[in-house]
Amino acid sequence: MTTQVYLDGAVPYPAEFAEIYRKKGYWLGQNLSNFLRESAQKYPQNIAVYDADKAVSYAEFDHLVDYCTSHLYQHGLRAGDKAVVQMPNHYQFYVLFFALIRLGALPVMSLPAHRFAELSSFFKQTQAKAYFCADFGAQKFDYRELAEKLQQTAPCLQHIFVLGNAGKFVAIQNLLKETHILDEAISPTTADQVAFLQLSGGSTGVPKLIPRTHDDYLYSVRESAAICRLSQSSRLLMVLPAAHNFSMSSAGSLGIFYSGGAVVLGTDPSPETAFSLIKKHGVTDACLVPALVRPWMDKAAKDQDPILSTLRCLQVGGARLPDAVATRLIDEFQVNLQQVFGMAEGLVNYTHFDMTKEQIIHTQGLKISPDDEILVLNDNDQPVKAGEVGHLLTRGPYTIRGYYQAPEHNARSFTPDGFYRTGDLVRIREDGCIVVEGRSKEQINRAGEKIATEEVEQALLTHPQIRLAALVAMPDEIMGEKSCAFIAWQAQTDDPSPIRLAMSVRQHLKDYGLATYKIPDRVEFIEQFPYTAFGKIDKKRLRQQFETNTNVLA
Ligand code: AMP
Ligand code: DBH
Repeated sequence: MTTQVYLDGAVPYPAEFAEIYRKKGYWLGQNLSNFLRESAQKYPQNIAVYDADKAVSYAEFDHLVDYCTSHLYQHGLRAGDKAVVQMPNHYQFYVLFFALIRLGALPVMSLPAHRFAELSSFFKQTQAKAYFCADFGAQKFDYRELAEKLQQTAPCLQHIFVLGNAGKFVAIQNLLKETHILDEAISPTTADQVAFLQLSGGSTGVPKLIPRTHDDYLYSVRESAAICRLSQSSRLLMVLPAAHNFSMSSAGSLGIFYSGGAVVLGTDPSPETAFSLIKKHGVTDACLVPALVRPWMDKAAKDQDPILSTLRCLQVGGARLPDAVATRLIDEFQVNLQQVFGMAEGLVNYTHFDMTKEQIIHTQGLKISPDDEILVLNDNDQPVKAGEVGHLLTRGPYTIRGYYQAPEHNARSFTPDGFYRTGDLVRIREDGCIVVEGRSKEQINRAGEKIATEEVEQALLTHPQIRLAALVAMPDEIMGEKSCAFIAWQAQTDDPSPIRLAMSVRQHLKDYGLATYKIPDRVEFIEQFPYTAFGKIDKKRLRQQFETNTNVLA
């Protein structure tokens, strides 16, 4: 049995484009369930995942997915259901992901840092029936309490599964136990259908979900694996959140599963942990965000450890890698660097190993597909002159045509002929390489974690004493950017000191349930906001505070 209806609320690729993508061999008609099955048949004895105290072979992996599919079916999950997956970097994450797919259910990806605000929005948007989480997260955060709160507010949520100490919920460990395989449980959607909902950093008040089909996702995975030259001997260190699009597909864990190599999982990206995993497992590849590069270099320099040069490839992406850091990686640490500029909506660009040093340092490389259509436009939607900076728009065989159930937002984020407005400012060089020069979208990129300013501003305005709020980026050496909230405060006679006020504002956002990385790094109270000629808050002037380090608002 297969589900034939295109997911309600997702925008399909137009038939004429789908036909071309099939004809050109980009879309192979394979679903993600069979994708894993095929690798299990090709590489049964190879290790697919190294976790803290477990190595899972491809054969075992595929069996675990079968067991898990049957258990989920017995718990009442069915094809077409949706399930929010918020898991730490443990092998059970991959088993659950593929089991949901095999069942024909849709995983909705969430990051460990997400809290009530994001999760409740995912449930509201998708009407997901199930939630998968761990018992505890960073700083002893108890996801089971979050699950209970979600249960009270999201009537759709019927099944809660917890890794570790499940308390009153179902233990995820039990879902992986050997069991009789129920044929009726196996009902993956066809390859042209939406396979799962990926996360967007977004730029609006509500985090948007990204419907990816089996066909489009696997095309990007296969091509990425080829560009990254993955093979059976590849061992990819995964210390970024495993559900992130970079981690999953560029070339990521799926690129590894396609190639028969191994993913080496770590739950923390510190150089101490990462280096010991690299040594223990003979790691060949690693993917990082720029903010992690500095601590890794510092540790390697301090210990005079040549470890970074032992990697066949170090991928850096998610935010702009400063050219100076790229130079240092190559010159001082003999790193085989690959820059990755991608987005969960689709388009991914890579520098290639055979490019010149100049290209690898100063550009974000080349798009994956000859059918990735790229436009660089000025503010009036007209093409800029060759080589000039403009807004990046894109359309292609693995870029979505719309966010999930967001017609109004889609009308703004996509052109009528289906190009996605990325919100990035880029230029295309004569050699075809793309260079990210900035950003036009209302988003802060905090060490690769994206913050939609509007979402945080809306949360701030739920505080009874906040009259106006604007969130802007502050340049930061390590994180790339941090966030600063400017606030017009309605004073009361019993207000505490500004420092305590700032703390209470941050606490308010935590209680509101915003993900930890969205809590402003700094809070500034101002009397008078600067405005543009159009009457909008002038964020450029607010940002100048940090550039000049003088009080331009005084
Ligand atoms: P998202 O849409 O949430 O998946 O985030 C994708 C965005 O991350 C892109 O549109 C860029 O703004 C940013 N990004 C990702 N990789 C890079 C990179 N290598 N350099 C600069 N920005 C990047
Ligand atoms: O930042 C991203 O979203 C990203 C970065 C690199 C991404 O989605 C990707 C590669 O696929």
